[in-house]
Amino acid sequence: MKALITGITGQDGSYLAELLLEKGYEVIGMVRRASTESFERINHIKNKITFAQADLLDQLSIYRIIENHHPDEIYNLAAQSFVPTSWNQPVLTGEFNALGVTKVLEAIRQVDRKIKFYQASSSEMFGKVQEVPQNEKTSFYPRSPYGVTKVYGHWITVNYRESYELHASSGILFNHESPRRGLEFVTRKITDGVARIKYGLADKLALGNLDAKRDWGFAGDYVKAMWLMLQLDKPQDFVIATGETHSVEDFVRMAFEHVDLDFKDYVTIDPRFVRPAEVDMLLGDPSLAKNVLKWEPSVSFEGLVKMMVDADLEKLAPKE
Ligand code: NAP
Ligand code: G4F
Repeated sequence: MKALITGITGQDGSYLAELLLEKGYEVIGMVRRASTESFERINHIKNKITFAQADLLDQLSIYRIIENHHPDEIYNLAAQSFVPTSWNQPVLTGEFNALGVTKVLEAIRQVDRKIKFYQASSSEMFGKVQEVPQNEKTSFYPRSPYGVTKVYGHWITVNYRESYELHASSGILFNHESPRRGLEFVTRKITDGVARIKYGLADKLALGNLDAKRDWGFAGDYVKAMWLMLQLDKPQDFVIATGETHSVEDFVRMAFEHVDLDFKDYVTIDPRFVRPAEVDMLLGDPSLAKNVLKWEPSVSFEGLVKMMVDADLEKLAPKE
């Protein structure tokens, strides 16, 4: 089996590449051209992956990569994935996250309709949530340009499935984190901050809204669900979540407690990190994934916080 992963240099791309290589897949990694390589997350498996240059902005490059490598499965993970940036660069975010999906689907339609397709949809689509918990039938109400672009990506995937009978599915993934999470996302910002404070490299951690609640899981678990979805005979969309919600303050408290510190002595609130419109609370119902995919998360909230703090403590440990 051969799989093409867009966004292979990202958090999810790195875990998915590991999983598919373990399963004996040939992995093609789509990367965009940069003046310096951003392969930090996949350095350990770099020599097992075939890299090919293409960009979500460039239809022809996407067509060519699919025609040249002819994968059995395509996982479209590439995106402008940071919500605050979507207010500063709404058009670019739409080009990547909305029209970019159409470009991949259109290339599949033209090259080979049997190629299976996975779209990285997001719980951000639920935004101002219309019911609790959120499941596959819950209406969308996005609260950021990012969320709006993901709704487009979601529905164009449904549309190509229904129009052309593609095996195209969306995973509506709730927040998932890991030691490989980008430093600007709140969980990693906190665990990196905790390690810096513990080692005396920083004395404060500036955050935004501590009351926001998220359903946080471990990225390594979530990429398994992506793969399981493409092994089904019929394409279908799934919510992937833990079924638990915690506030940013819960995460902060637990992360500081893990190194025997009290967050109240270090955390400050900086309005620069408060968003123009907030997603106050997300809580997913993963029942369908449990029943159909037999998928279950393996890492608890506490386990995730400790895993991430420990990884940052190790990363920043003073050299002997
Ligand atoms: P990430 O770490 O930010 O990775 C994003 C990837 O997209 C990077 O490999 C990046 O490449 C690539 N990329 C960005 N723009 C591109 C373009 N124009 N052409 C080609 N590649 C481009 O994101 P992640 O956390 O792994 O998330 C993976 C996907 O799941 C994203 O679509 C995200 O929106 C979605 N999602 C994430 C979560 C979550 O909690 N993590 C939840 C729901 C949905 P460079 O290295 O070149 O920048
Ligand atoms: O970690 P965040 O930036 O993630 P957010 O906005 O929930 O988006 C992530 O999850 C989505 C799935 O629901 C993905 F689709 C998306 O690509 C991304 O991976 O922020 C989480 C919460 C927000 O409510 C934010 O207001 O944390 C709050 N927060 C409080 N202080 C902060 C900060 N967020 C960031 N990034 N930085 C802060 O200082």
